[in-house]
Amino acid sequence: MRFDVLTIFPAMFESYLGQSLLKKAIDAGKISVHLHDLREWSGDKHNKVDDRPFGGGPGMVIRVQPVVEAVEAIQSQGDAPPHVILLTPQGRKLSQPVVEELATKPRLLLLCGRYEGFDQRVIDILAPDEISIGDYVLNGGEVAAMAIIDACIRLVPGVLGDEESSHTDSFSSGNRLLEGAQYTRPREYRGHEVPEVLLGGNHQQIALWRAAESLQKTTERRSDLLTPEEIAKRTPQRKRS
Ligand code: 6GU
Repeated sequence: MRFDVLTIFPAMFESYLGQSLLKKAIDAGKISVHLHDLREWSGDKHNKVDDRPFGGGPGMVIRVQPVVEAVEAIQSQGDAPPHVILLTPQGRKLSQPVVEELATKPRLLLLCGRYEGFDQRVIDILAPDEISIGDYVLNGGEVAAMAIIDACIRLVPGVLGDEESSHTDSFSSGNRLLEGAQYTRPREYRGHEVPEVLLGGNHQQIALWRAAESLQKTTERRSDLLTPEEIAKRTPQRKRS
């Protein structure tokens, strides 16, 4: 899977890309990440990519010309045409099903905005898939782009190392429950003990205990994730008179 990122802060991605899980996947040729500095397409001797908004108002707007020309240049590289994503709080909200959809694409081009946003004509001309990572405001799309890359690459075969763990993750399709507690050595720390059932080696009992923990945690914290069937199962039925 190939990722292209268009940003005025390519350096923000460098330490993230240097981490070991990613480096291994990049070295093994399973993924590649290509960083592109928007300023190279400014067409301006001061490398300016933003300007004041028509009609007035606070902040600056990213100009249409650098973005459209950069995207055209990036699209012409490589073999697969990219799926173009624009990171914006106005986009559709990222979720594990959306990540699963994006991870099927051979190539993503992520457009990171800053300031007050992009000139509307960027959206009119490129018709990008506008994505938000949640209902809060970031200073720019870079952190959101890293979230998308990070979530997608763990679905690329061979990147995680342990293929099973991405299927048992909370929110992956076929598992809409939160994960229960996990423990490792020591068995006791400052009076806090590991639940007895996990030490016994009865795998059927362990699986049942984990399923119950998972359901309890989800009911307490995120009942919005439960299906009507799961709620009905856990709701005591009153006897009909
Ligand atoms: Cl994608 N961008 C910005 N600037 N803020 C956000 C966001 C994206 N998603 C949530 N907040």
